[in-house]
Amino acid sequence: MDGISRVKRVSIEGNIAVGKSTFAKLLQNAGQNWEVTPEPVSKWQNVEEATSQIVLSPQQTTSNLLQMMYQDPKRWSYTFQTFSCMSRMRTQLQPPPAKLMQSRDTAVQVYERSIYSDRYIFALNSFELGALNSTEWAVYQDWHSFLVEQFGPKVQLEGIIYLRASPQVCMERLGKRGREEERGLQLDYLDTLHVQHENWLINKSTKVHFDHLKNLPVLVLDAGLEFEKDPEVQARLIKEVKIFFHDL
Ligand code: DCM
Ligand code: MG
Repeated sequence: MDGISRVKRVSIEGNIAVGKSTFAKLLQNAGQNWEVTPEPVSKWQNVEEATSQIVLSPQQTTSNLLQMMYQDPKRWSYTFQTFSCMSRMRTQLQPPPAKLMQSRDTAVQVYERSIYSDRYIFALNSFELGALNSTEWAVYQDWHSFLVEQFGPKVQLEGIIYLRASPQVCMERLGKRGREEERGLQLDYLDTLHVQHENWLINKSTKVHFDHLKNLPVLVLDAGLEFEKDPEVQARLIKEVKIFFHDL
């Protein structure tokens, strides 16, 4: 087998503020053969810099698409979902770093979320809440399917880690993290996202359109535990992850 095909690809999924980034850092420090790719949120907060389309003079302001989406979901959700998924496609298409390809043990590329949660959690949820209309949703699904089919194995995953916690816990963590754009978010919204995660990853009732996604192994971790500061909990979770990676 060549280096690239030996590297397993896994995404960390979970509700807003459940602790994906914190958990990703733990993983990054725990395994020499694990490489974590964070979610490109900063690109969504500064579109001009991310796309290098325009050189801005110091007086001009930049576009924060994350903020625009939360302030006016009907106007901006389609644009946001297009841009966030596109930036993630790009990330998922990058070859793994050389150190992973040379590694002798199971090497794992870990992503914070994926082009699959973009569609089956966020875009679907936006459609169900009316922030995407049926035309936008049809267009989104059309290009999403087209790209996934075209890129084929290059964007596929071998497994998913689902960080599962109640929407109430996520709401508390969201408050603590204090990301400016998310200040107006209500518990109701986290509830709807929680149900989307449950339907996709636990109940398997979400209709997915790619065969490789249907039988993907899912490791469900209890993220309701305060893992951020408790080394014992961290060790337990990491152990579960190790076994999961080994069996992929
Ligand atoms: N987000 C979104 N739609 C996506 C991906 C992300 O609305 N397809 C939003 C949700 C959060 C932020 O981006 O506000 C990512 O934060 P977190 O890392 O907490 O999930
Ligand atoms: Mg995060």
